[in-house]
Parts: sequence; structure tokens; C-alpha cells
Amino acid sequence: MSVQFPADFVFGAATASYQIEGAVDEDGRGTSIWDTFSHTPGAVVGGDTGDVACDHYHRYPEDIELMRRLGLDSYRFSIAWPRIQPDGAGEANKAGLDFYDRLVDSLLDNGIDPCATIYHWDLPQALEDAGGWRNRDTAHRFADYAALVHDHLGDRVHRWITLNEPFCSSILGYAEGRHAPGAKEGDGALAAAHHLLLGHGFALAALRATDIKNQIGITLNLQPVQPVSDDPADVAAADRSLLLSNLLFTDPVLAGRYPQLARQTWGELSDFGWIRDGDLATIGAPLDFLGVNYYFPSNVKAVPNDEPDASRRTADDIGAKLVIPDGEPLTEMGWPIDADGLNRLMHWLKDTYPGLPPIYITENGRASVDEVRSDGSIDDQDRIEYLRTHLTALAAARGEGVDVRGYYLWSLLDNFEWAEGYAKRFGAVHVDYGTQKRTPKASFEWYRNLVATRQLD
Ligand code: GBH
Repeated sequence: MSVQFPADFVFGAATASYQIEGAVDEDGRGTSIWDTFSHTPGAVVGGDTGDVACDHYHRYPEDIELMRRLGLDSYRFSIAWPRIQPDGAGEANKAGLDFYDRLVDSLLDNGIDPCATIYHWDLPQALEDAGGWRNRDTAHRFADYAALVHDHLGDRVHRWITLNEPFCSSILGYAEGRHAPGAKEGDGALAAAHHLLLGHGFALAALRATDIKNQIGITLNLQPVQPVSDDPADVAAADRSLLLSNLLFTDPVLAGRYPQLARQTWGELSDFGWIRDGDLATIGAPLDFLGVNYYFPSNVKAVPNDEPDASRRTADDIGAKLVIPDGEPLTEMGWPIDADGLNRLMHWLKDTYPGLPPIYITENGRASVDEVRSDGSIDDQDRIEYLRTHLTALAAARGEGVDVRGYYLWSLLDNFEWAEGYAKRFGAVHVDYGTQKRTPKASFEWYRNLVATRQLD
């Protein structure tokens, strides 16, 4: 059965600054927490760092040429805070703004609509040294920085995403220690989550207060969650997992409240000194769109928590384990593949939040082996299959009344996959990191055809 997307549906591809730019010491860029973390022995597989990455800072014209060939309607990139404010505060570094001027102007020259993420995890190290996202002041610093880049680029960039995946910045960064800054704390992580959301709210208010009227949203990584059995213990564990991965972020942003379950699981949130009167109204202010990153669903089993460390906020601490179904194919990340999960997630959002704003899928894709064949080609049929089935599920959700306006493939290029380094490849374009040679994969041609015809078969 063939599926048709309308002409105004936005087809894009996404990247993030630290994952592709490199040039970490150029033109006055400051140090970010990911520079520090990736240079910490043992933090990243293979000791990889983003020092060079895809060298996109220098090669962006070639990368935009690839986007033009792909026929993208839109390109989602992120702005590196330490290029703009090397120490996280004060006047803008002109050379940093210049880079994004060149990037945006060149995208527009090529008929590609830019979509800017203001924060995709590269916090200036100076702010981390002052407490990072544990510190309420960082939310104010973020809003200042957001206003600065929006004042400069808002005449040409009309879609803005405040934060990418505050779950990862808070829980993976401050509770699990798998991401920068590598902390393993409890309250620190919940305070970080709150201050990230508050930073989003302050930034939203700051951008809305200017004369330039743009579309403003936030991107959350969300998962449909289901228990592995009807056992009440598994059902309760699935509820706690839903809390940690979704509700902790969707409830404040889409309903201006913290979930009841948070109080049951973590104690009276009102006792948490970091939440002040008025914060939730700021965080829950109306959005123009919600960005959703979807990779796979959570199938949850209860696990006895033998060593409860109630001060931490990880999946283990809430007694929930993600179960990978036996015998089914996994991506190179070890992640399950469940395209219908994207449809379930769309319906969960629509059913849970009245007044839900329009949705953009701001990331979706998979890591594959991507073997380079002797003729130099890369025949990533498994990626094509992943994209085809997920877009089919998305079209079904649209047909069933979920207002989804666009889809961004993760990612345009192979890039620095955070704690996994360069070994994991998500790109529609292969990058040989030795030579920086770009080679479009079979999925590139497949996506080009989809964008051109708007038709899936
Ligand atoms: C995104 O993160 C990032 O935005 C992007 O930069 C990255 O390259 C891309 O995905 C691919 O990884 O095991 O408890 O963390 C996705 C992060 C990974 C968060 C899976 C949720 C599952 C639950 N997501 N994770 S947990």
C-alpha cells in the first residue's frame, strides 16, 4: 500500500554541534562539558572526542551541497553555546555568530529552511564549574544566551527548539554519569531537570517578548512504555519508568504540573527547595510545536532494588528494567526495532494532553554496520527498512488524527555518537574519519526519492 505525504509536510535531517563541528579551539570557542568529559579517560568508547568530528565547521559548504542533493525541506542543527559565549555569560563572541550566519545564509541560498536547536548538551564548562544545571542561575544564563542568538538569527531562522532532550542532560548527565558532566547524584539530577525546564520557560518568554514572531518549541525524547506482563509489580514498574522517561518532562511542559507519581516515587516535590512558586506556569507556557525524538519503546520489568539508593534517580533506583525482546533483531546500538511504537507514542501524547501542539519528529533513525563494499558503496538496506516502517507508522498516526507536521532523519552524517564515539553510525551519508570523505549511502538515495515524490511504497 502506498502512502502519500502532503506537499507541506516537512522532510528534514538533523545534526548537533558537538557531534559534527570539530574546530573546538577555533575563533574563540570556549570549552564545553563535552570537551571535558570526552577527554576524561574511560568516559567515551575508544577514547574518542569531538575535537575534529566531521570537521563540519570547515566543510559546511560541502555538507549543505549534500542536503541540496537530498532535496531537504529543512535542516535541524544546533548552536554551540561556547562558540557564542565562551564562558557562558556576557557579550557575544562575534566570530561564533559569524559561523552560524554563514551556515544559515547558505542554507537559505539553497532553498533549505533552517531549524535551530539552542542547546544540544554542550554547556560551557565555566557554568558547570559554578554548579551547572543543578544551579538555578544556569536557567537565567540560558535564557540570556537564547535571546542573544535569536536576536541575531531570528530574522532568518523561523523555527527554534530551546532544548534537546532534557532527560539526557539531567538523568544521563547528573544521575547515571553516562553523559557529561558524568555526575552520579540524586537530587542533583532532579534539580537539573527542573532548571533545564525552567531555562526552557525563561527562554520561551524572552523570545516571545521580542518583535520577531517565530515558532518556538522544545524537543523531548519519549518512549511508549509497556509492562512485560500483567503482574502488578511489572505494571507498577512500568508506571515509574513512564514517569522517569516521559512524564517528568511532558507533564511540566504540556500541562504545567509535576506528575502525582513523582511525589509518590520521590517524595513531596514541594519539599524540593529548587521549585519556586510560578516556575510551573513559566515552564508550561504554550508552545508552537512539540519536537519528539523516537528510537524505540520501553518494555519494562520490575526488578527488586537490593541496594536502594534513594538519593539517586536512575532506572535501577526506581526498580525498573528495560527488557530487550529475545531473538529479535537489534540495531548496532543494541536497541530493539518497533515501528508501531512510534504510532503508539503519537496516540499516547494525543490522548494524555488536551491542547497538544502540533508535533515534529525531530529525530528518528538507526545505527547500522554500514559496510563499505569494494566499489565504495554502502548498501544500508536495514536503515531503509527502519525509515520506511517508521514513516509508515507515522503516516498511520496522521491518518488517525495526530497532528504531525514534519520528520527529521537522524542523522544527515555519521558523527560523534556521544559515549559510543565514532563506532556507531547513524548517517544517510558515510564519513571516513581518516580522510573526511563523505559518501552517500543507499538510504540517501531512498530518502531523496521520498522527499521528491512524498510517496512511500
Ligand atoms: C538522541 O539521543 C540524541 O539527541 C542524539 O544526539 C543522538 O545522537 C541520537 O539520539 C542517537 O543516540 O537507556 O535509560 O537512556 C537519544 C537518547 C537513548 C535516550 C536511549 C533514551 C533509552 C533509555 N536516548 N535512551 S536509557
